[in-house]
Amino acid sequence: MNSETPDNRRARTAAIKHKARELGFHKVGIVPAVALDAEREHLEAWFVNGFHADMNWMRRDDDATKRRTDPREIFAGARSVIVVALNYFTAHEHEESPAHGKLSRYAWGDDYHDVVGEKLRALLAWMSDNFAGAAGKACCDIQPMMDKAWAVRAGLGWIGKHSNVITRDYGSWVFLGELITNLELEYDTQIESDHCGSCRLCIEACPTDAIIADRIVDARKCISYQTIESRAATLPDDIAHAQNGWLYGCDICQDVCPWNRFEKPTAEERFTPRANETALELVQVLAWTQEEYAARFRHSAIKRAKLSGLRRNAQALLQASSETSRGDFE
Ligand code: B12
Ligand code: SF4
Ligand code: SF4
Repeated sequence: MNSETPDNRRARTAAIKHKARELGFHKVGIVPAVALDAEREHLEAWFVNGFHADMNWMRRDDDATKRRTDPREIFAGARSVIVVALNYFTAHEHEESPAHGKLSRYAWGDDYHDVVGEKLRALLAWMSDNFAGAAGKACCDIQPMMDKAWAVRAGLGWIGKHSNVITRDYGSWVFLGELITNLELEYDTQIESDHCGSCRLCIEACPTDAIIADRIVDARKCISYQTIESRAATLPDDIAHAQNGWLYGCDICQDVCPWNRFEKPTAEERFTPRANETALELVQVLAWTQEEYAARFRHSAIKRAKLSGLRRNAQALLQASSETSRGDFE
């Protein structure tokens, strides 16, 4: 590395970005691997307010906020963070019927942790083959990184009022990931400005008022948290009464977002709905054995909810629809 010149670094950076796009990533930006100090304060406040609900895996130890905001805590020798976005939009609709429970779009195809992770690891392998001493760590969701904050720093998009990252070219239907590396690279400095303006459609559409302020979601009130992450035996009443047909996750705040008019079908075939399903038949969810469930959702993000969680959500939807139809006759 002694013979390093700006030209070498520029060429290496361009080659890495080219390879990332060749592997299928739709957006890529590169920033220095420094601590996220301002974002750390937001994260700390979010924890102090209890907005993380029972997601105690997010703050396992006292140093959790430091660890989640400093890439050098995750990969010693970190110099740069290569940040990527992968479009997952496919042109399918939901089955809207009281007998079915809707799946959120992010879980229609194969598990994004696997898809994004595999592409990042392929990029890392290519870097190791092409640049002496190159090493790194692939991160997508599971690793303690603030994916959205990195995407903003790298200029991929801005954080909408619903708190998801929106890109100008694909809307918010993108998964985010990072490759932390020991390579010095040329950095992106252009940040995407906030294009929400005076719009408040997501805040107004959220049926449970979970977006408690611009860019802040209280997970306790969020249908996505309650139907995926919560391990409680029953859904809270206010969630069950506002579930709007969602069996797993919730897309309401993104479906109403005007920036998602820029959505375009992804070329990644693994995001095509498995078995062409965007909703599941509720009675079938209640009937599955553990073995049937495990076989059906192998390599799917849906396994996160566990069979007990899906059954709980299905029961709540069936209960709500029986109350509605009883109400029709009263
Ligand atoms: C925990 C988590 C959740 C929780 C909490 C969501 C949340 N808004 O934080 C729950 C279970 C509710 C959830 C739901 C969903 N999730 Co989620 N989730 C995560 C996870 C693991 C961590 C997010 C986190 O750190 N939250 C803590 C808060 C404090 O962090 P933050 O939102 O980034 O905070 C920033 C801003 O909100 C803002 N901010 C926050 N507080 C304050 C305060 C002030 C004063 C200011 C000015 C700003 C500000 O600045 C912060 C710093 O950048 C990430 C993966 C990862 N490792 O990052 C995925 C991730 C955010 N989820 C993702 C997805 C797809 C979803 C769902 C769409 C799934 C679904 N369809 O059901 C929903 C969306 C719900 C929503 N409206 O947010 C994607 C989002 C992709 C994108 N385009 O942004 C991610 C990035 C996974 C990935 N790698 O692709 N998720
Ligand atoms: S995912 Fe659903 S419940 Fe959560 S903030 Fe968005 S609209 Fe509200
Ligand atoms: S719906 Fe409006 S306010 Fe909400 S994220 Fe989209 S543009 Fe921003």
